[in-house]
Amino acid sequence: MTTRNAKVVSLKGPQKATQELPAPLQIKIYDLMVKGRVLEERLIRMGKSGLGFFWIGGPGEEAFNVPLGLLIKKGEGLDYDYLHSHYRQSGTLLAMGVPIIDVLRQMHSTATDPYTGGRNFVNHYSIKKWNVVNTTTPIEVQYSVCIGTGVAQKRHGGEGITIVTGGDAGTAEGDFGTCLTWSSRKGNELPILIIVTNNQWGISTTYEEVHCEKPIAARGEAFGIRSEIINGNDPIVSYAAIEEAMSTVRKERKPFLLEARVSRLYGHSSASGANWVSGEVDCIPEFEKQLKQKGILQDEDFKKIKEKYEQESLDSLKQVLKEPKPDPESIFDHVFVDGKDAQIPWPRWLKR
Ligand SMILES: Cc1ncc(C[n+]2csc(CCOP(=O)(O)OP(=O)(O)O)c2C)c(N)n1
Repeated sequence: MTTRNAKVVSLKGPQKATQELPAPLQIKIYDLMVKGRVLEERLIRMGKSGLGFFWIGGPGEEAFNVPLGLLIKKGEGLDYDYLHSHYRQSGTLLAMGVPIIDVLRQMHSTATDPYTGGRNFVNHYSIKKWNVVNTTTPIEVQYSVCIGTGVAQKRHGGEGITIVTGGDAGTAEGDFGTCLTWSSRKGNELPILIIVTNNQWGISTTYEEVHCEKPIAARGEAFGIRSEIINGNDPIVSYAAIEEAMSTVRKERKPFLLEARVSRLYGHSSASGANWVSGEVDCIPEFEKQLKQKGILQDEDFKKIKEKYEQESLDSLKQVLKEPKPDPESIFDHVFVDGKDAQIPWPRWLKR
């Protein structure tokens, strides 16, 4: 068997940090990780107390998702990065600058939810000014959709790249294969950073039930895509690996497949109870151990940071509870551009 594009770099990526990050950056990463965790735990409590219909989110993925958000070249248009994310990406979005209150608005389905006007589940972002493409509830479609911005950025040139994220179980669906095929065509390779955050679970199916023996990242080999597996529970490892993968995609204008091994700390979603799961690695206390050992932060700092975000999330919730729900009259808003939605005849069953 002959191999085309045989230049594939080893899958084995960093599992332990070999390089240090400046202390202020480590503090910033820790701060955002805690912000993400406090936010998610607030959302879970909202779900359990009837203040939101459904919860799904990213507790356990902060060590990877926060560095990703900090490294994204944020802006609008082809010179900036496009993010096609899935529903566990709160750490990334917070690191990009999303305020806690807006996420609570989406959880409570208020008209003030800036991403979907109270129409979609929480953690489904859509931010035009930062190239954050709508998160979809059907899983994996983002791997097909991202080809569009990848092609546009290939034609445009420059340094902007497309970033797509999704879970491990979803890679069994056709969209993931589509992404590998379309991003790696010879002479037409696309500048896409293909990320899989592997928490070893579908909803209730285990990794072993869905996948063959080889790791997900190994699938990149068949397409000549440079691929790597990293310990996504370590923020220093994640930062360095994402930075390197991004810079490769920016310069070479070719795809890169990054598989990050992460945890799922509250199960799949509110549908599975959203209760704490023991036995998984929790990236926050793990990072705390590192920060203490290096003398960067101590127990009282951890406590203060947590309290700061507990207070912010509580104040935000109080505000959100005063805000209006979407007007039923607005149900067809944003369905078509240029207000064409106004011309849609209302179905008989929907009384105006
Ligand atoms: C196309 C489609 N099929 C099935 C589902 C139901 N579903 C929602 S999440 C999920 C599991 C996804 O697991 P994985 O891709 O590993 O991501 P994770 O939730 O673990 O991050 C499934 C099957 C869906 N939302 N969309």
